[in-house]
Amino acid sequence: MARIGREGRRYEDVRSFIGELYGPDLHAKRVGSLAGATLGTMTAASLAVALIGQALAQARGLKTKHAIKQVDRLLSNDGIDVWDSFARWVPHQIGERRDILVAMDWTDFDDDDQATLVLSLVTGHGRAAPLLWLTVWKEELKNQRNDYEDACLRRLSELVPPGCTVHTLARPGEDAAGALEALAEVLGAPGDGGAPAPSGRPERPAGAITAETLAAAVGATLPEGAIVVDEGNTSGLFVPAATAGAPRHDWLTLTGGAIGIGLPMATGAAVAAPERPVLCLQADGSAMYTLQALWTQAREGLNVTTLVLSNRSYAILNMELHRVGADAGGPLARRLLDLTDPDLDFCDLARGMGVPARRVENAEDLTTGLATGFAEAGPTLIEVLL
Ligand SMILES: Cc1ncc(C[n+]2csc(CCOP(=O)(O)OP(=O)(O)O)c2C)c(N)n1
Ligand SMILES: [Mg+2]
Repeated sequence: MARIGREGRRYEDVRSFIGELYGPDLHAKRVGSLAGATLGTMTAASLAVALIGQALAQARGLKTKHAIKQVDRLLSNDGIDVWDSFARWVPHQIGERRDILVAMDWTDFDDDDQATLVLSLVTGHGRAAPLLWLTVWKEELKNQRNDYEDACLRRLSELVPPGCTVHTLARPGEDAAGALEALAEVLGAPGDGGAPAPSGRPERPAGAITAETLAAAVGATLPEGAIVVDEGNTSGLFVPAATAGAPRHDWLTLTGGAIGIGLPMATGAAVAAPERPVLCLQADGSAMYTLQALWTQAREGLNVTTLVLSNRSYAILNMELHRVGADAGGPLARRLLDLTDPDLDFCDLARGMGVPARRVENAEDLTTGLATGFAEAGPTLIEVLL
């Protein structure tokens, strides 16, 4: 019952959003069925009619057959015209903005013989929010691509609020590559990607292990052709600068915001390039997401040196709390972000999966440990406490 209650409120939220968006243009019943399909799509995370219907049934406590029929009817309902709906949607998306950048992009759906053109609003965060879109059969595309693009651009120009400027980098048929070059020139971004950093390594560090000395240890030892997988998070901040002048190597970072990629990505890199040493800079919290990759490294004898940066904390989240002024929380709140009680012992964990491991307490041992890890075949793990 609690579930239905919560989902019921969600349905009401979606319904009132759509009601406000369309105003009197759309009959209340249609608003209701659009809200149902929207909730179903959000819950199902799928675009298959049957799955949307099933999810809607689950979210609202309806009979599955009935909910699927409701979604199916909506899709064949002529009364809801997407092209007309843009008249409401585009101004809503643009909101108060008076200076917008619009991206135009085709996506092919080969399995369905369809292609979709989407005009998106590029937001300040670099995200693309759909403004208007058009799906066509691919066979109709051949000589009409420009016509479809023109139609969408015309529709957009009708709907952009008065006083709002649309910035266009290049229109269809224009020289997009030339436009990018001109943009690079205005920004002072050289076409050759900039001068490489002068070669040079930091001195082998000595003394306590800190974010700076651990960066120097990596910079002093990183071999030519290494692949660095960087999920060092806050403790790895100084490593890129300390390795800028190291011999040529590759650098793989998080592909988005989701953590837990480090160990599996290092495993994949070592499988793909068995002759090259792989260094995995691995923060402790993220390591726990996908630790079992170590077992694969042991089983396959992969050349991965994992450096676990153990600050026993989800440190970056503490920083985020501080930034929003919410760091005055009590002990229970703080406990959510610390990784102690019990402490994790990454050496025991690694050995338990067949990967030799050692904890180092000073920068000299760290530097030697890294050099040995790079030189020897098979995986190894070094844990440092920060
Ligand atoms: C899959 C996933 N789950 C949760 C989060 C939220 N999150 C962002 S950073 C972080 C903690 C990172 O801790 P750690 O890897 O130890 O790095 P540190 O901040 O301590 O340097 C979490 C849980 C996320 N980004 N991705
Ligand atoms: Mg941490």
